[in-house]
Amino acid sequence: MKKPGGQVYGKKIFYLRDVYFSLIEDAERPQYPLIREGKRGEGKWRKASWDEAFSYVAEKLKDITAQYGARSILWSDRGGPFADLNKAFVKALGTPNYCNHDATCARNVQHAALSLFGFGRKGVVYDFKNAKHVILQTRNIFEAINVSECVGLMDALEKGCKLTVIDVRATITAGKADNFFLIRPGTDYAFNLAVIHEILAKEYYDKKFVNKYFNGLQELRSFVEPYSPEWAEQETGISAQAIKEFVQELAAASPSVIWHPGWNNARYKDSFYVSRTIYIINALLGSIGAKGGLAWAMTPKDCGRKGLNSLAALFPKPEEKRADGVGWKYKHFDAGPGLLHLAFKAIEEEDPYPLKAYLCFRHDPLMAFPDPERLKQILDKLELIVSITFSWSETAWFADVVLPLSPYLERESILATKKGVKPHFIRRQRVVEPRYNTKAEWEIIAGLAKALGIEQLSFNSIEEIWNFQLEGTGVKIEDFNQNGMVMLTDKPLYIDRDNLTFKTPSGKIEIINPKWEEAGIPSLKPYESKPSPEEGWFRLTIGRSPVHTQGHTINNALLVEQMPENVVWINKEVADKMGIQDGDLIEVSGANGYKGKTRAFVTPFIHPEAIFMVHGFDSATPPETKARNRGVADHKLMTGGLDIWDPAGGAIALQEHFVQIKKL
Ligand SMILES: Nc1nc2c(c(=O)[nH]1)N[C@H]1C(S)=C(S)[C@@H](COP(=O)(O)OP(=O)(O)OC[C@H]3O[C@@H](n4cnc5c(=O)[nH]c(N)nc54)[C@H](O)[C@@H]3O)O[C@H]1N2
Ligand SMILES: Nc1nc2c(c(=O)[nH]1)N[C@H]1C(S)=C(S)[C@@H](COP(=O)(O)OP(=O)(O)OC[C@H]3O[C@@H](n4cnc5c(=O)[nH]c(N)nc54)[C@H](O)[C@@H]3O)O[C@H]1N2
Ligand SMILES: [Mo]
Repeated sequence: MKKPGGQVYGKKIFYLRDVYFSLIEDAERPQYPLIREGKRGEGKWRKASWDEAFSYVAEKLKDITAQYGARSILWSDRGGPFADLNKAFVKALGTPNYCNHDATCARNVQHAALSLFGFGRKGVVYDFKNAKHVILQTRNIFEAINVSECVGLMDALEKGCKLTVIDVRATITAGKADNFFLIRPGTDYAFNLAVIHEILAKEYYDKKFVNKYFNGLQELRSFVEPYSPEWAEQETGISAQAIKEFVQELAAASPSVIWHPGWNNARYKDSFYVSRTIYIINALLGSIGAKGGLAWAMTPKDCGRKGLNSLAALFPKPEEKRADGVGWKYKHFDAGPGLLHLAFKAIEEEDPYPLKAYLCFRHDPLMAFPDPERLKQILDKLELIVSITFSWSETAWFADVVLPLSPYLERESILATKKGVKPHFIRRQRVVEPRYNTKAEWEIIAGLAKALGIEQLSFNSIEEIWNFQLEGTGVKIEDFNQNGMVMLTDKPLYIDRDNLTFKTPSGKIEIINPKWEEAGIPSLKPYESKPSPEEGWFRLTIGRSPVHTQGHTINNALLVEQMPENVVWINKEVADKMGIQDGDLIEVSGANGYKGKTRAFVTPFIHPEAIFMVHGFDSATPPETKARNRGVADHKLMTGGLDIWDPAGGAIALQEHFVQIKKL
């Protein structure tokens, strides 16, 4: 198959040697701690020893805490399985302002799950291996990769599982689908409402499950009344007949159906409702808790085992209110990692209180949030910005202190738990010693903890941490030696679907959620039609490539050779009218001054209202010569985007932007 722009993924077999040279030996990554000497972003640095860098940060944090209180410290990271130590450190600092990247990723999905089930999106897992029909909507599973999801779905497809893909363009995943629906960008909520309408009208739902666990079926029924497949056809461009046939197929496969609720669903102002209706459809089909469906995420406790000891639990919860308003001003949102864009707003407005220090750990908000020029102005109000990172990034270049991390092969991490049908613990080990003067995450946190006098986190070896985590679990460090994992059960565990309890006030699935209603946000929101772009403009749609990881691998010699630029997908008929041919050089511009240059990928397989580009290009910092002048930066085209977010789901709406293109 021809890939966008004529690139062929995987044209070469890689050896560990190649990875070694492109990642470990790469001299264009930060090699030692750096302290800023010139203006922010000017690139004048002083080389520092680790001791010097740790005490510099510690002294600044102490001064800021003395003057403004510990609450004036903000932290953001990448979340994920290894975040426990970070959370512990932030609690030890005494600030409530722990954030992660999720406001531009899966927050809408998380809140959709919470609003229905009372538990978050990770309360269920996708049991792909046993599924009979998998539906991917805004989810490109074979290119935006999670390895175990990929493998699970491939196994299922081999066993005859059906695949339906709903996307604005034909992806590699769509190429493997039984049904592919090319949808008008941003109209997924309309599609889903029609599916619910049809399931209820034809009585296709799992009566036993729904009667037992739904609180609000009647409200749902009357709400979807007007949203027939015929109505949805006008909005989405997908024929009513096709929707009806598709729903029939779903009913036949239920309850072993997985309609994936989305991963990066930080796209539209109604994306929360897209994920919410997806969960409702899964529940109507009885797939919640089912084998081959959205199986219950079992924990070590369900295996009769003790879980890992939590580092974060060593410290009390800070009493202050969060600066982003989550938990008090916005009571319906999950306080855990908060909403970082609202913390940025708090920096800007010094409301509810001033924020003065920002520690960015494995996070590049100047690329991961829209409108970097505006965000720089906001961040420039801070007295301290620290970036903990293994590669250069826009944020690191703008920081006051860069604490360089060792790439994954050169470091070990804290132990983590994987919940699921087979819960297990995992361990990441160091393969080679650091090539440059960089450190592992735990070493950086322990170093800062020592400089700040936080004894509980002043670890001297990773074994000390691992032993603390494992105490009382019956598992020893050596047990990981064979394959890096310790399984806590031999057989897959499924919940008894006759005795489910949801963590909601009613113990049932809340179609109408009181928390959202009290916040003045409807649980079931009437559909609002999405405007089509004006003549000559396109909706900017974005996503991943299987080659790169976000934007931080563009300077990797191996990967940039595989995919040197992000071509812009454009519909063939539209391109013909504009005189643009496949491979032509084009300019992409937004509502501000930024203009990006790249080549067109002309294809009939994208909706004419959209253009699509892979995220992460045209953002090289001065040291990164291999990534220089490559492609277009989607985030720089998102003018005003820091203020465009979904009040129901909390996430930034990355795809509420329009752009123009011009042949060069
Ligand atoms: N190789 C690789 N894998 C990754 C990552 C990576 O950087 N590289 N990143 C990881 C991360 S952080 C995440 S969040 C996930 C993201 O995983 P996904 O969310 O699955 O990936 P994306 O490519 O962002 O988007 C999925 C699809 O949504 C489509 N789309 C855009 N607009 C619309 C719309 O309006 N309606 C519909 N139905 N579809 C639309 C896009 O065309 C795209 O094919 O991937 C993870 N896996
Ligand atoms: N315009 C636009 N914005 C987006 C997206 C988009 O598609 N378009 N996608 C959104 C999504 S889904 C996500 S998840 C975010 C991703 O946004 P980020 O989480 O910021 O992206 P990353 O590139 O994974 O990580 C940021 C930095 O962390 C460093 N890093 C990587 N791994 C490690 C590590 O293990 N430890 C440490 N300490 N540092 C590490 C990298 O070198 C990089 O500089 O962006 C979001 N924002
Ligand atoms: Mo993400």
